[in-house]
Amino acid sequence: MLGKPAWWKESVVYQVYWRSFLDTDGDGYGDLKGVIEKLDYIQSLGVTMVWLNPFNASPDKDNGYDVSDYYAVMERAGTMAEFDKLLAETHARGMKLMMDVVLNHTSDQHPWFKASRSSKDDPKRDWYIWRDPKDGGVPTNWRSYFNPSSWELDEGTGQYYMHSFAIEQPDLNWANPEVREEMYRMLRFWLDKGIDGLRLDALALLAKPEQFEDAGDPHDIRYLTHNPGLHEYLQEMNREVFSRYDIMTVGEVAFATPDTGPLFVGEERKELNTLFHFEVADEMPEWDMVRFKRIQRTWAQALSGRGFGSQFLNNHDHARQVTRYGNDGEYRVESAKLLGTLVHTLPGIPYIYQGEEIGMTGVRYDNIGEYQDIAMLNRYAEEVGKGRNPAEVLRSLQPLSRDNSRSPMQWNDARHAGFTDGEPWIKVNPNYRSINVERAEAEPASVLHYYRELIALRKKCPVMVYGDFTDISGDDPHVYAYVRSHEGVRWLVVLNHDTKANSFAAVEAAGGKGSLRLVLGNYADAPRERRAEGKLELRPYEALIYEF
Ligand code: TEU
Repeated sequence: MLGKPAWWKESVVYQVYWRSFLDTDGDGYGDLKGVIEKLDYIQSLGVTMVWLNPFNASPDKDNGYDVSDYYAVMERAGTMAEFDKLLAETHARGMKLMMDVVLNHTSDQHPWFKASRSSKDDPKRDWYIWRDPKDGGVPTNWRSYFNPSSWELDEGTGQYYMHSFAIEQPDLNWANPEVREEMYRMLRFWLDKGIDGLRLDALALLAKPEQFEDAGDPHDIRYLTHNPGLHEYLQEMNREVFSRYDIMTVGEVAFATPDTGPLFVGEERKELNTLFHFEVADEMPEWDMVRFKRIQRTWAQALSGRGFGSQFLNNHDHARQVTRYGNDGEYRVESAKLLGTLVHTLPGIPYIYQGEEIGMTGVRYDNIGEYQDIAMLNRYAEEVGKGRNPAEVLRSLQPLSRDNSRSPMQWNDARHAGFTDGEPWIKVNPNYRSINVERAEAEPASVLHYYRELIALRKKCPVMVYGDFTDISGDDPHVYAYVRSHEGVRWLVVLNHDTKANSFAAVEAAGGKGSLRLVLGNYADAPRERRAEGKLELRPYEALIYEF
């Protein structure tokens, strides 16, 4: 059993990238009022928690992940009164609200940073990370996630400041207790308002390398993560903040592995409830079933009896799953349902990224001018600056651009998919006329209705949350089959991730006998019951959940 029961373990989280969700004032950006307007829709999915991407005051260089005032709401998103209403309306519908907090860095427009850069003697100088030039240049050869260097020279004081992401996102100095105290105060401000969860951004970077010296391979930016002191910060944050509230905490932990992951979420560690790791997103540019199974097996073993994981295949940073890992052509509906079944029946808390529930696909814009993601635009400039062919650079960056999943939510087949009456901040995917919520509601066999059934199952079937996990499909390159078992209930999940039909002796492998009772299948005519013998014949992208 995956640990003692807890409300947060039974969560199904719906991620709302509010700027692309619904625009109510015609400025082309989604807003908090738009989220309020769609809460009935979100509730109709059956999810238990809404994760809201950052909405704090920000110059918006990195879509809100560059905060200039932690105690204010970005004008583009709305007002504090509208946030308070969103929180109240979310609670009124029996759902919880998770806030996305950016602890590693602020905007360069934050007053703290303006003070810090004003003078070497400013009291806030040590709130950020400053170093003298080395040999007349950058202090180390470290790259940032979004730039060739993680250092930017401040002419005023002749020193460099560190930024693990964009130049406009200076890293806070977490070694400074004043910084930690202020961040804890900020967290309490929002938790005292009644939010129910925290998604902790870029958590693995809070502790900086002990030695500020050149990295052997500056492109392998793991040196920015998992440095000594990180767990002490998290244990202090838990003591000072998390432990005083009944909340769910999920850490975005880049480069976490099955060895390091339990150190963040082991219940005895008193750090986090759960974490996102990125072994799939970072190591699988396209689907690789054997690799995916290995990753799931090692994480399930690592966390078993120790901690609780999270399951996702896409979010605002990663391409839409049906395009990247499924089949967004002939088998879009079947593969979208299969991937949903996968995420919701593997161990861990499932996350749904807005639009995933209707099988929204990734988008490709024709020219670089239509892209907005600072990470992509910076990388494009860097590569073209080296003399590479611009068209070839664009082609190379398109598949994994973060904008792929940031195109506006597709509500209906009206202009701009019903997202805005204005001009959308980023182009709507042209397939919105056929892929939209209104159409999905009208189609009984839509991805949307299937997701509702999946989510409803979790509330009725503890085996999905607490069941043990046993992979019974070895290195089969297409079929994934596993058993979840809990208090005498056994589920057999069989997924054929292939455009071709395949068969699989799942029943023998599962040790089943007697009969298999269908719990859910993504083909309407899947037999409701069958003998537990022989091979299962699986259609393209067929997903089956049996009780046996
Ligand atoms: O992303 C952090 C980040 O870029 C890495 O953890 C990366 O996502 C991971 O290694 C998988 O590739 C967070 C936010 O999700 C992102 O939108 C922000 O741009 C970034 O932090 C900076 O705040």
